[in-house]
Amino acid sequence: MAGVVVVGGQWGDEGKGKITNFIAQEADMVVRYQGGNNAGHTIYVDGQKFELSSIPSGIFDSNKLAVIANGCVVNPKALLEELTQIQNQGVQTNNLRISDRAHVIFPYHLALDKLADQKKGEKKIGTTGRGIGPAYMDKAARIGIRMIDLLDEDVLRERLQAVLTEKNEILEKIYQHVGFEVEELVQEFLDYGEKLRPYITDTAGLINDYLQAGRRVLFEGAQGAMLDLDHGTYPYVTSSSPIGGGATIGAGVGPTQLKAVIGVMKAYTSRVGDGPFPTELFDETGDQIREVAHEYGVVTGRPRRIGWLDTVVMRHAARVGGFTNLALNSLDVLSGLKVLKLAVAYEIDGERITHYPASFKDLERVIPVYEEFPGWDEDITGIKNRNDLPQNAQRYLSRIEELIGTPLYTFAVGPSNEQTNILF
Ligand code: 2SA
Ligand code: MG
Repeated sequence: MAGVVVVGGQWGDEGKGKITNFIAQEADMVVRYQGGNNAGHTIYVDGQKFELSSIPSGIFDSNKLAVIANGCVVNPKALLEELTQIQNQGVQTNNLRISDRAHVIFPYHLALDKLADQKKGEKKIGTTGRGIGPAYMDKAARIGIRMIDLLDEDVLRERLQAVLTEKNEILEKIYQHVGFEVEELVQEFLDYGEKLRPYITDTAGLINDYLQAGRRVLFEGAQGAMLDLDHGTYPYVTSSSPIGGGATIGAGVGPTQLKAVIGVMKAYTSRVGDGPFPTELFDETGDQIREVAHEYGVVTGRPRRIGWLDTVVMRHAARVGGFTNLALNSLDVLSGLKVLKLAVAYEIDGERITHYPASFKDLERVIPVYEEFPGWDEDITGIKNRNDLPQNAQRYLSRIEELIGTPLYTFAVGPSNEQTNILF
């Protein structure tokens, strides 16, 4: 392993945390390269439950560095709370590093995220309300404030003065929301800066030093390929680049440094938030999967939308994300279903297509073309070898590899590490 990327192949919640944690055992450094505290990973370490949002899972091993790289957006208040929480659970956090170039999420980003999405009414994105979109907007508009700026009172005051003039006008005039006081934010965020100072550094330099020294770096994607700003179901996407390529810009490493991209997927599909979802199930099968698999969001507690596995989506994700392998989770969730369906193409106006259309209107109209598979009743939660799976489950997996054109690296028959089986 040199640089290995683990990314979501669907709409997030594919179980990346588990696969990351699994591969992280071999890594010297674990890097988050995009997103912020809109991610949510539940991780069990020695039987103890941890909930991480901004902090990479490498934090639990003091021999590894856990890096929040430049491509992330950081809510310092939420990050400090998360740090305190895991410190109280007995974790030391000296191995955390935060990029001096990462952009900061401010309270006006949170306010604008919620107000702007509400204003869209029926057409809302259903964001996590964590200020992610507005923080990336300011980064692109070149009015963002970076972690390094929290360490310099003059710079912070000057930037906040400029930004708030505009933000307060928008908040007050468009949304009838109270504005924010420059001095209050300066003092609050200087204080966060002081507390986070020991962790703030040039992470791109650090990551490249590790790679050059032949040390193993794991890049941990958040969300999923279909939430990618460029390649996902725009505009129902997040504002960063969860795909494999996102790691190059978001962490400051060259594309040639990445040796493998593992696309994590579930044996079915889930999605939180609004937007197109061609294979969505509205019947008892969907309800059954949701309850068996506890498909409720970690960050917001929202019930997730459920559907059949869509290989049109997965093929798209595998291509734009450069997947070298797939990690398939939650195969056990499908046990007991009489018939399984796999979308292999779409039909639109009687025409069969195998690519994922850009047009939102088309996506709402496509009819999935399904291949049907007989299910299995056996309890598979203890199975270690692919060859020991029921024939029907083996057939299902092989067809998935064939249709996506990417070999499986792991298949999981339950949530624990012991139930995640490496194939080579
Ligand atoms: P935002 O808040 O601007 O990023 O929301 C935009 C859309 O992106 C969706 N979104 C997510 N969907 C699923 N999982 C998310 N986070 C995971 C979790 C963590 C993960 O909650 O467990 O898998 O990395 C996530 N974050 C954003 C959101 O619903 C909107 O549709
Ligand atoms: Mg999740």
